[in-house]
Amino acid sequence: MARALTVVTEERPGHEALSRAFFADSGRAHTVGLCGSPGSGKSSLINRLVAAARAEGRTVAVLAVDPTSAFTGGAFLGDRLRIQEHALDAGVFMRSLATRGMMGGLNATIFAAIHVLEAAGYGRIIVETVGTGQDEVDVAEVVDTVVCVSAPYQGDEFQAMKAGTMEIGDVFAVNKADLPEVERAVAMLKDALSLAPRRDGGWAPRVAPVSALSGLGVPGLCADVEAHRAHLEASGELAGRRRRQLRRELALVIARRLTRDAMDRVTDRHIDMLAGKTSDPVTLGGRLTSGRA
Ligand SMILES: Nc1nc2c(ncn2[C@@H]2O[C@H](COP(=O)(O)OP(=O)(O)OP(=O)(O)O)[C@@H](O)[C@H]2O)c(=O)[nH]1
Ligand SMILES: [Mg+2]
Repeated sequence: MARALTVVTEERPGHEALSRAFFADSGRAHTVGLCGSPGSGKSSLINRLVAAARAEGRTVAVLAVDPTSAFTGGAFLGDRLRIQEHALDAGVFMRSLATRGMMGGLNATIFAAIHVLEAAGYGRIIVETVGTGQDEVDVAEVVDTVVCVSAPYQGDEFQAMKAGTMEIGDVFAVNKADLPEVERAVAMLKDALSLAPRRDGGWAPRVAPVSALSGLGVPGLCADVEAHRAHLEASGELAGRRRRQLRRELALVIARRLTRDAMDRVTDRHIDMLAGKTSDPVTLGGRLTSGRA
């Protein structure tokens, strides 16, 4: 499974055949995305969510699509024991896609990676991403439940609004509740959310103060994620989200193929035309896409 993940995320030879094969198992897991500014505590919270899922006997896989994130090496919340505990647990799989495959953020290969983990039987898949809007694909189009993580002192509640996360968050975790200022941040977020229109069959986004450091509020956060999943099923919205994910996945595969195809179509003759100004990129591009050049 680990090798299959490498092949599909790095688009190595054979990745298309693998992706084809794994698609049969797609849609089995509940996928949860955690997004938020660097340092807001996404990795630390995921560590907590993993522990909670394991306590309930669930298997869980984590994909960190974050240039600055790493689950291996270095202290994790200063608690190496905890991560080693997960590292030895066959029910937990963690892969940081930081340095290979996905440099800038989420891209087309995230769907293939998720399908590999689904085929391996992980019932819960967590995706960590900064989610600044610079990603090729929005996390809300990839996962079933979006958790937006912010932290006081960072002006995060405002950044979150700017980056458009107010619209995509199903659950808002205001982390570092062991520090002061959290109540104010929670109140501001709730205010801002109360102005936003209700979405997805009436789900009202939850705002939960939480501390990955102390564990405060973690059970509540887990409950909110479960409640959202239950809501998706009860309201029929899950099918809608899955269709949105499939639409995006297909569009990304098409875009990839068109890009490759476009590169194949461009010949030296076309470059000569541009260099000699006998044509221009817009005209020539139009002709090439319609097969007339
Ligand atoms: N006081 C306090 N510090 C926390 C808490 N959660 C995380 N931190 C600290 O905040 C820093 C960033 O935590 P991470 O979990 O790495 O944050 P992240 O959002 O994954 O960061 P990137 O992956 O770099 O974007 C670390 O130094 C953590 O120890 C918390 O609940 N309280
Ligand atoms: Mg991280």
